[in-house]
Parts: sequence; structure tokens; C-alpha cells
Amino acid sequence: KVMKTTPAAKIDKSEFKAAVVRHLHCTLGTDENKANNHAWWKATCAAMQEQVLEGLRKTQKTHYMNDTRAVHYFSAEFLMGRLLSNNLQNFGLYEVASGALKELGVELADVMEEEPDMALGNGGLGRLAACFIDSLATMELPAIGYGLHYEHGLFRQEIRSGAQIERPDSWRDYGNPWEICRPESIQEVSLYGYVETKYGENGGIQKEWHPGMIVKGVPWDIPVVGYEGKTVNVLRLWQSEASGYFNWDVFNAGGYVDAQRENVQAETISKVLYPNDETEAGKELRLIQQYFFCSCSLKDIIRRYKRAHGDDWSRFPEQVVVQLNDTHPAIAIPELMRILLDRAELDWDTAWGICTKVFAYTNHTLLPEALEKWPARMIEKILPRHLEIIYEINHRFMSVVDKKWPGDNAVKAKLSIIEEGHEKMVRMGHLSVIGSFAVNGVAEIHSKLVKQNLFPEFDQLWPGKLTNVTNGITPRRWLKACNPKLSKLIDKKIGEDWPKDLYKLEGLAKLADNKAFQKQFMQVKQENKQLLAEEIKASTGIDVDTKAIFDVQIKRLHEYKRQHLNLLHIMALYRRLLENPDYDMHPRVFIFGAKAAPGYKLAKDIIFAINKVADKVNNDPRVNGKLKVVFLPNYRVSLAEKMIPASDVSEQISTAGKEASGTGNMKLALNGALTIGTLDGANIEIAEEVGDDNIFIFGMTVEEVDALREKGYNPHDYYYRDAEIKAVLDWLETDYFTPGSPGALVSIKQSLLDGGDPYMVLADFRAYSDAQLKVDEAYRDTARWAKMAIINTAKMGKFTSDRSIKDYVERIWKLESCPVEK
Ligand code: 26Y
Repeated sequence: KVMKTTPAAKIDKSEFKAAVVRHLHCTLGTDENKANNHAWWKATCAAMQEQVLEGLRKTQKTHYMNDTRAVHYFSAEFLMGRLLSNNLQNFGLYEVASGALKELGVELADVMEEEPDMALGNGGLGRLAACFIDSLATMELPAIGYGLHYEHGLFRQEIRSGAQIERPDSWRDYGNPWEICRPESIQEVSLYGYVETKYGENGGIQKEWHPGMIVKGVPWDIPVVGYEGKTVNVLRLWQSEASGYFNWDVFNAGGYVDAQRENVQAETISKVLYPNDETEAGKELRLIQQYFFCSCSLKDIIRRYKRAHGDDWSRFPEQVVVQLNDTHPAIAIPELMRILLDRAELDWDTAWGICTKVFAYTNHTLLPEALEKWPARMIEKILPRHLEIIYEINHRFMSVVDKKWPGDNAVKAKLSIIEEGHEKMVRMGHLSVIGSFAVNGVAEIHSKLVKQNLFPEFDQLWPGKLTNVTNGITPRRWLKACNPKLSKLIDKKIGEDWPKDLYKLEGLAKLADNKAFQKQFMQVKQENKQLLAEEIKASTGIDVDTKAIFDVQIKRLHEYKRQHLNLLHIMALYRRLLENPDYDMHPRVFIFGAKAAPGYKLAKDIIFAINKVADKVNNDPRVNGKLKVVFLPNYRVSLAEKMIPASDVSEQISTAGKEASGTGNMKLALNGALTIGTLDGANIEIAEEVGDDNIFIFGMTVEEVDALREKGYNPHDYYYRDAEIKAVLDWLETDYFTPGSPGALVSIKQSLLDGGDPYMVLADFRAYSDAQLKVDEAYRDTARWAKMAIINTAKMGKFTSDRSIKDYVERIWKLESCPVEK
């Protein structure tokens, strides 16, 4: 039998083993007898990093020699998760490393558990950025990710007495083996101060910004390894440091402590990731974070451009495209204008011409509370020159609007970057649309709503500028690495090409009816459920039956995602079981993973309620093992990798029109879970791919939601008309789930009745409950379920992030791939 190694492997087992031991000795100063798993982990990473850095060097040289056009992905969040398993997989060194460690008496799986997640993001938007840079490297595209080097990523969640507690995340406490500091590429960023207007002899005007503070941006590079390890791109993250410039006078005057204060202020900029998603808090420090990383990144890009092209700006837009991941980096637009006008001394039209060929913008939300707006006064204080530039952009844009709609002041007010009111606000979405050459939504329905509801006049003004690029996920992490058992089964049936050509999975469809394959497929699912059951036992103490349906809802906690719809249905099932001990249902385990923004009261109340209902249900002998509820604490990428392969049912139950795309829906379906979902976001496209027979769609459509709201939605109608809804909501008010504390769960009932039920939970309840009956029925027919699950996996080709990136490349970025020699 011939040993199979992927073409990427350039080092064999004994060499890898030697490298690990060498790093144990020479990098970590320990030895094989003393080393604990953490030391083994670091030594294994260091051995891997040798290969990674060689790939990085070759890639950078190749890109430099070819003077390639590149995409620069600007994102305030990159939710990378763990890197060891991914890098080993992508280099084809997983078996090599696992064998080498085995000979040293160490389990690779245990070693990998030592790695802290790199959680520099909140949720979908940050994880999308991570999937995209994986695909860019895999497709050998010249690309760089730019973001912030947060000292603390998203908080660690603990559950105490059912409630969420936030603890600081410290992903770099004992050193991060992947990142490389690049002090040679430090940038300086100005803040505060005032603008001086200078009148030249020829009547020209020059602006000079006299900053009140200068901070340093220190770049840290994380290598991004493409599949098969050919291209290694970088993710460059900026850390803030005091520049020390303005401290000396104070210092010499004996102000040692004051000088330290300025250091603290500077270093605060990259201290912590804001844990809010979808709610704009308008915090000054967040704006400073955004400007800080955008300014550093643009200066970095310009330095690299000038090295090849000197002061000739004309080719800048040919070499550089910047993708804005939502409006968080939108301040990059006036920043590039400032550099072109005040530093390069280009005239406005030339500068604007360059700018509007460089930027493209992705919108990820329609929720009004998530659309970023900054008080003009705040921008003026922090970035006085940028506010002037924003006003000038707006002034010129208003005359464009006037040409299209002469004399129409209403449309001007609506489209203006500036929202007038008792406090003037700068609308970052408008700035982004005006300053970009392309704007995209993230799923078909979302992009349609962006055009129809969010930016209709912009769509009329610039037809074709607004477009769709449906999201995707990397199948390397979300199938090959996280589900090795299913991956091996797939390899055996259709070959090993699917990780870079996911449409190949289609080859499984013809096996969907094959009894033997069905058995193997469900056997893998069963084994994955066993592993998750062990994890559940270890982290919560709860015993679950692996023959039960594993029904999973994993995502940030938000009213629009409707975890409380799921919870109300669980309570309804519990009631049915109590009323009728013979109530016929297949045993089910409802499993949740979710973090709530620390200031989002109702979201935290929902977590509390899930845990309280779980306590009661799980300890009630009357349910006869038919119902279990599990809330797994600290949901994160590495936990998702354990939950997704073990899921039977995927809950995607947002109010139609609210979830821009969703990407967990794709990961779960790819791993053979069946979706119960609304016609929202990418669910619609998933349904198109798998067919209506292989998905459980329920509830109101966007049109029905709008019509109901139009006619006047009254949740009390549903409360009084549906006895089960009433019983369940009233139950929340008793002390049944919180003995001795009646009313502890009442805020949920209140939001659904007096609060007006903004996400129409009650309106969709009955349809949801009916769809769940169909799930139950389908699961009992094991052959039918196996077939449906196989078809789900088989039809996920469209949802590889490689396809999303191909769309961006062909329709927006116009990039060419640049092969790197091994
Ligand atoms: C402005 C600030 C408060 C803010 C911070 C983070 C606003 C939004 C966010 C994050 C948004 C986010 O994660 N959106 C999700 O993006 C995914 C990738 O496109 C979508 O799949 C998902 O539907 C959307 O909610």
C-alpha cells in the first residue's frame, strides 16, 4: 500500500518530530519529560510555523516581482478561531504531525485543545472575513486583511445560576505562536487638534492639520495559509502605542505621571473589542479605533505602492482595491482624500476620481439600530480635517442630486450624508455608497431589500452600482477539519477534490437512496453526537441521549434571531408532555450557544430563561427522557466546530427580512443538518439548492410581515386566540421555573405583549410548531431522514466562500490569481 501524502507536504514524520523536539529545547527551554500539553502545543506550532514562514516569504517575493494588483480587506473584526489544525490541514501535514507526536507519546487532539481561540470578532461579519481570507489564499489571489490587534477579543462567557457573566478574553497571555511583530512598518496616526487654512500666492488654498495627539500603530502579521499551502497571505493587525512625541515637555517639567496618562490613552485604542453587534452605541473610542486602523492601513498600502511607482498616483486605482466590511472602516474614504489633497497636493477632482475607483462597500444589515451614524461634533473634535472633507464630499454630491431631481429638497435631505436634527449626524452608510464604485448585500433577498428599502434613490442615481454577492463559508475549516469522519467518508465515495471544488459534493446525491451509504452517513453523525454528548456532560453535567434529535441554535443572542421563539416552543412541548405522558414525540435535545451583548438586557434575560427552563425540564422525571435542554456556555468558533458535525436540526428562525444572510445555516447544512427556517437571508438560497422536500420552511414571508405591520399587528390577538401561546406566556409569570422568585422571567412576556412583539414571535409561533411536528415525523423515518441529510450535504456547493470570492473577483475586484511556486 502506497502512503498517501498531499502535494503540499514537504516534510516527513521524522523531520517534523525533530523540529518539534528542537523547539521544545531551543524555543521553550524545556524537554520531552517536563513538557506539558501547552508546551507541546507551542512546539508543534513553532515546527509548523517554519513551513508557514517559508511559504510567506515565497508568496511575498512572488507578489512583489509581479507587481500584482491586490485586494485589501478592511474589517474591524476577524474571527479566526484556532489556527494549528487549520494550518496543518492546509499544508497536508495533519497526519504527519499526528504521527510524529504519537511517537513522542502525545495526542495531537489534546495538544490542539490548548490553543486559545483568536476571537477578534463578534459573530457573522467577523467570521465571514476569516473565511474570505482563507479563500483568497486558497485561490492564490494577492490579498491582505487589515484590522485591529485587540489585546482582548470577545469576552469569555460564564453562566452563574443561569445568568451570563462576562470575563475578559486573553488570547495572547502566554504568547501567540503565529503572530510576527513588524516594527519596521510602524505608522503614525494623528488625532484631535485643529485645521489651519493657508492661502498661497496664486490664490490656492492649502489645509494643514495640527494634531493634538499622535499615536503609533505597530503591525502584527498573522500568516494566512491557503489550501495545499502554496499561497500564504497575511492578516495585518494594528496595535496602538504611545508615540512619546508630546510627552517630553510634560515629562521634563516633572510630569512623569501625566506623561504616563497619555501612554495609557494611546494604548487604550486597541485594548478591547466592542462586544455589541447590530447596535451602534456612538462611543468615541470606537470611532478612534476605526480611524486608527484605517489610517495605518492606508499609509501601509501607499508606502508599498510608492516603492514600486514613486509619486505617480495615476496607477494607484489599478493596483489597489479596498473592500470595506460594513461601514466600520468607512472613515478610510475621507482619510484617503485627505492624504491625496493635503499630502500629495492633488486637486479635488483627481483625488475623488482615484478614491471612487478604490473603494467598494459590503452592507451586512438593514436594522436601523445597526446603521452607523456619528455626531458631527464628535468627528470635528477627533478628526477636524475629515469633517471638512466630508462636508465637501456632501456639498458636491448634493449638486449631483439636484441635477437628477431638480429642486427636490426632500430627496436631498434623505440622501445627504448629514442628517439634520437637534444634533447633526454623519451617516456612514451614505458616505460609503457615495465613495465606493460598488456596493453589495450578502444574500439575494438582502441585496434586493438594500435596493428597495435602504438605498432606493442611490440605485436610481447609479444603476448597477448596488449588487449582490451571496456569502459563503470555507469548507476546509467547516467540513474537512471539523468533521474528519464525514470528510473521510466523502473522500472514499467521490474523491478528494471537494475541499477546493465544493460542487463536487453533488456526486453524493446519487448515493442519497443507497441504503449502505445512508447507514455509513448516519453512523458518522451518530459518532459525532457521541463526542458532543461527552462535551455537554463535561461542561454542563447534563446527560443526553445520542439517539435523540440534536436540535441546535447557535448564533449571537438577538431578538430578531428569535431564540425566544425556540424557547416558547420548548415550553409548549414540555406542557404537552406534562398534560399527556404518552404524548408522542421522538426524544429531542435542544442545544443553544449564544453570547448576549453585555448591555442588552432582554437578550440576557432570554439566556437566563433558557437556563431556568433547562433546569426544570432536565430534572423532571415526567418527561421520560423525551426532552432535554442544553445551553452550552461560551459559544465560540472552536465550540462551533464540535457542535456543527453533531447537529441533526439547524434552527434559522429569524423574522423574515431581518437576517441579512446567516452563515451558520450553511455550515450546519454542509454537515448534514436539516434546516427549520423562515424565508430569510440565505435560507432562501439553501432551499433553492436542496429543494423544498429537504428543508422545513415555515412562517411569514417578507411581504406578509410588511402587510401585517401595515394593517396593524397586535400580539394580544394571538395570545387570546391560541390557548397554548397563552398558557406558555402565563407560565413565564409564575415561579414554576424560578422557585421562590415569581416574575423573574416576566420581561420576555412583557416584550411579546405590551412591548408589541417587534419581531412577531407570536405571529409565527403556530407555523413554527407545525413545522416542528413535520421534523419529528421525518426523523422517525430513518431512511427518509438519511436521504434528506445526504442531499443537504450534496447540494451545498454554492456556499463555499471560494464561490463568493470568485464573484467578488470577477464582478468587483477584477483581480488575477498569481501562482506561487512550491
Ligand atoms: C456598529 C456596530 C455596533 C456593529 C458591530 C458588529 C454592527 C454590526 C456588527 C456585526 C454584524 C454582523 O455580524 N452581521 C452579520 O453579518 C453576516 C455576514 O454577512 C450575516 O450572515 C448576518 O446575517 C449578519 O447579521
